Amino acid sequence: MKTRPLIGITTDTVDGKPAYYLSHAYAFAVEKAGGLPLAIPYQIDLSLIPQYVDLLDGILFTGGDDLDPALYGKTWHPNAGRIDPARQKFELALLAEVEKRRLPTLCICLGCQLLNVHRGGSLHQFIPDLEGKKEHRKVGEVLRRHAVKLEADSQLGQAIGVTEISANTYHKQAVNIVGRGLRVVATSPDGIIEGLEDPSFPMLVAVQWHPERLADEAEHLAPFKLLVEKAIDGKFF
Ligand SMILES: [Mn+2]
Repeated sequence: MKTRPLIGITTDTVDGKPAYYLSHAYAFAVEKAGGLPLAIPYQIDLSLIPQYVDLLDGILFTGGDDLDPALYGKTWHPNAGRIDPARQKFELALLAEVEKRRLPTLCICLGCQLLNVHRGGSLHQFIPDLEGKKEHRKVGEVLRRHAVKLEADSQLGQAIGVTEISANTYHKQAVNIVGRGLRVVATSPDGIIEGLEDPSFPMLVAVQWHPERLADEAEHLAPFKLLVEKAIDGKFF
């Protein structure tokens, strides 16, 4: 039987319910790219994280609510949608473990912000407060998209294969000060950071948009294909 690389996917919760939430789109995109998706619960003892990581060939950090700004020395913005503190604690510990193992990693939206803050960077808490920036949030039922310019020699740029794409946009926060070892590899025309990577890793790539919701478009399936390809490299090396 042909085996697929196992790709862990982080989960969220909605409205404080004692249940995990995971948009189908993340698992569909991983499956479509050739991976075997596996949802990871976060209400577990952090000492169990290494056992999860032992199982995985790659990992996807998903979107969600806002990180506690105390992580980068600020206080909550009035428009913040606060993340479940248990999720934040779990994901920071999980990210530290997968980083230690150099496991192929794709971070989306909150995941991108998490990676940046984990590396000592900071966030803009509310893009509409910034001068000269466009609307990056979803407002009403309008599916908002904007251009994203990719660095041609970056891993993300190479995987996508073009230097400009049309990306969807659902965020009110964005990377401000870039964390240690991270390179900005994608930006919007108004200068918002839309992608990061650590070039010293087999794959540690983050995007601020939601490619999983556009996975029927080749340039948005590409980050998932890169994740699966790198996960296979690690598995069958
Ligand atoms: Mn955006």
